[in-house]
Amino acid sequence: MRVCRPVDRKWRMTMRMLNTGSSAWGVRARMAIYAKGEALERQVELVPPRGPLNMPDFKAEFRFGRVPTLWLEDGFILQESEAIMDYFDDLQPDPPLKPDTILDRARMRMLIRLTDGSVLNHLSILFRSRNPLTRDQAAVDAALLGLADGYDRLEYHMPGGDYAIAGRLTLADCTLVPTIWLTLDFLPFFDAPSVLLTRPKLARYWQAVQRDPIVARIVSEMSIHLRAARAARIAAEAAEQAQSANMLSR
Ligand SMILES: N[C@@H](CCC(=O)N[C@@H](CS)C(=O)NCC(=O)O)C(=O)O
Repeated sequence: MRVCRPVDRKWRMTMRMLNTGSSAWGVRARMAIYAKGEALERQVELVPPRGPLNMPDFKAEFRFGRVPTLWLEDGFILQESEAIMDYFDDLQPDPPLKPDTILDRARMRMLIRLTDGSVLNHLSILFRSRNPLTRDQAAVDAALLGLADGYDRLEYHMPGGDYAIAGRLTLADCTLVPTIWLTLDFLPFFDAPSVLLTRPKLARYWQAVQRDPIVARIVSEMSIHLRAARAARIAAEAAEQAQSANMLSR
């Protein structure tokens, strides 16, 4: 996903960010860049990991490698998506991605932490359990219950508008948008109903927030990336099956 742009003397890439098309944590940091506009977008080169994140050569290159990782010009490394989003927001304050009032800022943090600690922890288990032949059904059932509880918490705390908080795009939307998108995408693998069916504030939010052009861009990138990744996986599995059938027939 290397982003190549024509050389323009006005802009200089000063940062590199390890990113993938559909990591919930990577996408939120990328969405914060897009929300800041061209000035920041042109300073950050998005680079994909050279291979799967759990491969030894990836870990050998940088033991703590994770998506997202931000390399700064002076050699400093920033990790943890919330810290990276905060850094972008402070680096280029306009447009602000944090609410104006102290209370709304705290509520924004609450929504981010709830998403990480009560939703994505369970969604990660579901992500690893997509294959019905190898999944641990007890772990899946517990993750589905946990996920429902996490979304109940979000539903309770969401103010009920078109954006997560403060009536405009904030770091809470950068966090919620990829998470809700991935949840809606994964749940059919488990024959589970949409998390939006019984949660009217979240359902309204999801419908409204997609009208924001930054959100629409991120959602479109995620669906293109996941479609391509799934097609590649199916092709690789078919090639593997053909190879083992070939070996058996010898
Ligand atoms: N708390 C971290 C989570 C980042 C994370 O777990 N990223 C995944 C990508 S989906 C990853 O890099 N996993 C590989 C690993 O942890 O070794 C954040 O907010 O940035």
